[in-house]
Amino acid sequence: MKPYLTCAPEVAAALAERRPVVALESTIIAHGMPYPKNVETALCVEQIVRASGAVPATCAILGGQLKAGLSAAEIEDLGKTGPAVPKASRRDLPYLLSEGRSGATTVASTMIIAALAGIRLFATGGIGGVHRGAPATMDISADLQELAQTPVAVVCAGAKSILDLGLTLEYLETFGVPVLGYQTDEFPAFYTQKSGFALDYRLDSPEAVARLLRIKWALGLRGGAVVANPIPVERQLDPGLMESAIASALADAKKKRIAGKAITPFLLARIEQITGGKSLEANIELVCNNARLAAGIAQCLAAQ
Ligand code: PSU
Ligand code: MN
Repeated sequence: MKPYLTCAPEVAAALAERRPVVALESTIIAHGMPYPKNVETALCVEQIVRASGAVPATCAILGGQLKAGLSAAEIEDLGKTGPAVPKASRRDLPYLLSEGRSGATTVASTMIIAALAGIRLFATGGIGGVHRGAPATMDISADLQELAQTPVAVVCAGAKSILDLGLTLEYLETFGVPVLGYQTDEFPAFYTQKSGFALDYRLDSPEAVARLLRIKWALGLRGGAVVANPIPVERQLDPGLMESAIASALADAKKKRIAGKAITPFLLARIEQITGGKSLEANIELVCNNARLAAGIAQCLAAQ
């Protein structure tokens, strides 16, 4: 086994037998949703991955170890501790490991753990991206660079329009990251199916996505891919309502001078308050939807 990495027994067994595994992140648990909904959701998402024929590997850093696969008690603990657990992206890993600390992993650091473990599929809600105002603040999520260099495909519902979706897509293009619309011609905007940004490629089945990923990696093209899976139409929120909720959350963040890694969790919590919890319900739905698809793609990859 690799130093500093511990795979849960169930995950290790599946990987050894080349059975499908889906990685899941933990920032969404500790920083993205309130307790106890965060724990309920994390456990429910694991259940969905299992029911869809793959083994879930929720990732985190616990006591200075990279973990691929957590017990229900560890998930409960992370969710209960919440934002007191540091949000850990690529740059935070050396410190947390050398000091024997714990951390909730973002998309970037979950991809790193998944790649170390040999997991190729990862399901989450939304990826980080280029923030609105980034030309002045330079706030661009490390998730995007990770997608450019680490070979893990991330199934998400696009990105929230708290970000600049146009610049996020430009950045991904520059760094050679395929963005695949799953049964859609448009980049989804997390709470809503459409963003107004057209995608170049649409694939309509898990087999087609798996075939593309296999070829990308067989060519030796480094990095991952974004599989953009829109929230189910009956679950999407009203685009007008979301745009005004996001605008008002962004204005609050500016007034309070929130910046850096605190901004995404702050905006998520504000949007939840403003929408009276509707955004949280949609968030849970779309993560479940992504977990199902990721498990399907992982099965096809394992079978190919
Ligand atoms: N977007 C969401 N929900 C989230 C996140 C992003 O809709 O919970 C989290 C993910 O863990 C993502 C991270 O990797 O925020 C990005 O943070 P930053 O912009 O600080 O890199
Ligand atoms: Mn940032």
